[in-house]
Amino acid sequence: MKRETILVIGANGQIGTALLPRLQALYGTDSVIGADLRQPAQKSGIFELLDATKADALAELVQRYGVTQIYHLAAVLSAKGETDPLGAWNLNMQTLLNVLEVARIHQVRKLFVPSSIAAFGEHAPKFETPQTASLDPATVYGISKVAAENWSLYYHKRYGLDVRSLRYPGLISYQSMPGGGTTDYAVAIFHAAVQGQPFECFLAEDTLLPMMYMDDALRATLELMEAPENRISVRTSYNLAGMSFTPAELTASIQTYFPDFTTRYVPDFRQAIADSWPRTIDDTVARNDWGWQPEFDLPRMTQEMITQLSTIYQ
Ligand code: NAD
Ligand code: AKB
Repeated sequence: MKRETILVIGANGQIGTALLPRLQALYGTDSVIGADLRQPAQKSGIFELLDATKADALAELVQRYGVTQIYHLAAVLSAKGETDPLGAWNLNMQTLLNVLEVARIHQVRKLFVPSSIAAFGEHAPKFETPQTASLDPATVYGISKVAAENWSLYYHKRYGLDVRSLRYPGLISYQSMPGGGTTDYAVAIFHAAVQGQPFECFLAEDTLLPMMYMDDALRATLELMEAPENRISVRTSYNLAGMSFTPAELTASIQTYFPDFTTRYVPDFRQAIADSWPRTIDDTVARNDWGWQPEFDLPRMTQEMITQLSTIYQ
């Protein structure tokens, strides 16, 4: 068992819910502290209530437990962010700056600060978007991700802080519902299908987006965090690819299990957000630097989601 004390901020969210058990298995249940605004639905291990916009409360927690690594997952995501742009900016930036400062002052050894495909915008190539494509996002969420990438690089260069980051695609998981993103349809659709209900999709049927099954995302995260420092050449955030598909392709994949399943397409404001994002991602740098290799394609992810959710809903 590795000797670290790990704080996961935003632990009740889509990623935190799936990440916590993995970290507990790797480092020991007593070495992982989950923290969030509210108590989790199911508590396992150490949990602390925390509002990460409050710098003093965060610092107290880090000191009390002697935290050596932080996973900073608290954020407002793309779609929710557009309903309150200034609120989203304030939360995303205040929590980020508090985490960077507390890590600097209290000598936290390693920090994970996720970014997103939302960092890209109009002037990035839509297909095989390269690592160094221009970053001119169309959403406040994307702007906060670009700022976070640059702040992370700054803290690394100026203070030597070991901050690591991935530009996650839309993540698909069965453990919890996603929290207000544009790619959320790709989770909700499975819940409808497994319950024998038709699905109403808020994106058009031909909207191609980069996606990833949570297992791959967690493995990428832990591989990045375990990689030797000399293998990390990117201190903004690494491009990361799993698969890309449209709502129509996902529907067809689900229909191989449920032939009567149907999707109706009723695009809303989230269509414009999706249209501003890449269609496919070039993650060559992550592959070359620390050996990234995805394992889940659309058929395998569909099978896993249906198997897992069928157990939950039975
Ligand atoms: P989520 O919305 O599911 O969870 C975020 C969690 O943060 C929630 O439990 C929320 O209660 C908590 N939180 C919000 N404000 C807080 C505060 N002030 N103090 C403490 N906790 C607070 O998000 P997620 O999907 O788990 O995403 C985690 C990170 O990964 C975010 O930075 C997100 O931008 C990034 N990301 C996620 C995806 C995805 O598809 N899920 C894709 C790309 C990037
Ligand atoms: C969202 O849709 O906002 C997130 C993301 C891709 O960052 N899932």
